[in-house]
Amino acid sequence: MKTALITGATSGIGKETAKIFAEEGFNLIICGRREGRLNELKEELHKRTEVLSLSFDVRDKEEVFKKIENLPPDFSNIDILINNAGNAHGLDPIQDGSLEDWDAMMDINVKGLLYVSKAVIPGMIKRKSGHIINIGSTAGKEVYPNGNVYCASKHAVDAINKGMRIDLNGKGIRVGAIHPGLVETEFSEVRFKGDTEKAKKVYQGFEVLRPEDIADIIRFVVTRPYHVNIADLIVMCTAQATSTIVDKQ
Ligand code: NDP
Ligand code: 8X3
Repeated sequence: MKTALITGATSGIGKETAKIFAEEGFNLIICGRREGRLNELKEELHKRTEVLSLSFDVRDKEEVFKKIENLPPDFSNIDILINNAGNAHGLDPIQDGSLEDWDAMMDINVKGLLYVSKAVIPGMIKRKSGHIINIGSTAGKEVYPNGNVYCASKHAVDAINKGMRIDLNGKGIRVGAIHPGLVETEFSEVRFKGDTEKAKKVYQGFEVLRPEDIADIIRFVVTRPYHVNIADLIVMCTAQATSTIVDKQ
């Protein structure tokens, strides 16, 4: 049975992916900082499959390596890594951006993804098998007003995904990215620092993607025959054409 490690499983895309992977019967390592939410999800999913809750902050490199290098034997061979943890912090013109927001986005979305990958990749190389899915964004393919540093962090994910695929070529490991457009999760609540009214407005007036839509695509990607690697996928709702062109009624 396959073992999957999902970062950012306490909410949104990561949480729905955990649920869908449980349907597939994969062993799950669910990660995030909010331990209570991880335990609730484990309680929900453990009837279907084996679940390990692993709470850490992806910014804390010592903790990342300690936790991943000391997994219990039943979970130590990670077949699938979903690099999903991440958020936008703020939506300000570059001249007004907050240093704390910039640090958070670069440290979580870019460096955190690198730390987790570095902890997981050696085992995959040893076993000559594995599948890494990096969750990028349409913000990693284009830049929109006030998106500056978030877009930079997701452009970095796009570059890291391509670099990983090149460097791991010949090692039996599949590497690919999924780049969602607008998906209604806690993403905008985090971006707008808990302003739920402002967050809700982002997704009003059109039929936005649900985290389940992305999870379903992740399931499709990981269940292809092993010689098939979906390398790069952009997914938007029908109402969206680009980051800024959205058909709102
Ligand atoms: P959510 O806010 O719902 O989920 C974000 C997840 O990331 C949470 O589980 C959170 O867990 C985790 N996370 C955040 N910071 C850290 C940290 N420092 N250490 C560990 N885990 C962390 O947002 P989404 O589900 O929408 O976002 C998931 C991914 O999808 C992100 O990479 C995002 O950039 C990307 N994305 C989202 C889109 C959208 O429109 N929603 C579109 C395109 C891409 P916890 O707080 O418990 O640590
Ligand atoms: C999330 C999509 O357009 O809000 O990455 O940046 S967007």
